[in-house]
Amino acid sequence: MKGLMFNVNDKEAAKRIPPGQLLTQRFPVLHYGPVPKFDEKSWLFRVWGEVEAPLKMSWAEFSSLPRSKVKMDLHCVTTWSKLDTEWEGVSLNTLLELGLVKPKPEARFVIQHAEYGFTVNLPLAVVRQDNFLLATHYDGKPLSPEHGYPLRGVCGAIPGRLELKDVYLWKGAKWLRGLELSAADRPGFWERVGYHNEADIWLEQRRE
Ligand SMILES: Nc1nc2c(c(=O)[nH]1)N[C@H]1C(S)=C(S)[C@@H](COP(=O)(O)O)O[C@H]1N2
Ligand SMILES: [Mo]
Repeated sequence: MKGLMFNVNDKEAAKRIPPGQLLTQRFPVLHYGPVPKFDEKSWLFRVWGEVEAPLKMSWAEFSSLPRSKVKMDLHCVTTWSKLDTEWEGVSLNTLLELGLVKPKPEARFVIQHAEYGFTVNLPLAVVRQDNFLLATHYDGKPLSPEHGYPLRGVCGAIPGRLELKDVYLWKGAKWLRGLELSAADRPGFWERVGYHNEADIWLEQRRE
């Protein structure tokens, strides 16, 4: 495959490659179905479920929220990895700190809801980590349509942050439209067709 590097000479970089993964310089596009069109007038970001009050934000409101940056290694279950990718967006912790989202004590899981009914599930504790972002920007620019414009969940590994749970890239929904906080876990689109529920990259939790 073009763009793959087969030798990782740098020992530090080698430690960042989980078992069964190969490095790529490219940024492959993977998803089911067509790329949705962004309609700013009808676009809403919602948070609902096990929260004190549901949240609804327009694109203008969402894009004026404080953003943070994070540099992460991406690991896709189809075996490509891409190091040092730069993301910018809103963290769930920011929504919590601003008091926009107040989880009820029973909230333990977050279901990301995207265009066309796509969903993906993660524990709330994982979505609150520094390696999960509600991303609006990649590499200093707004997301491209095929990578999730205008908003996506993105998850990766932050080098040296061994205490964090690291999950495969499919656990971030492109074209994200909302978060449902839930007391019970609920498998998403890929989990229902056999992808592993937990998706830990170091344990190679690819399929159930
Ligand atoms: N809405 C939506 N998001 C999705 C998917 C999808 O099918 N629909 N696929 C997931 C999968 S399987 C992967 S590997 C990543 C790929 O992200 P990328 O296209 O930016 O590389 O998106 C994830 N997010
Ligand atoms: Mo995937």
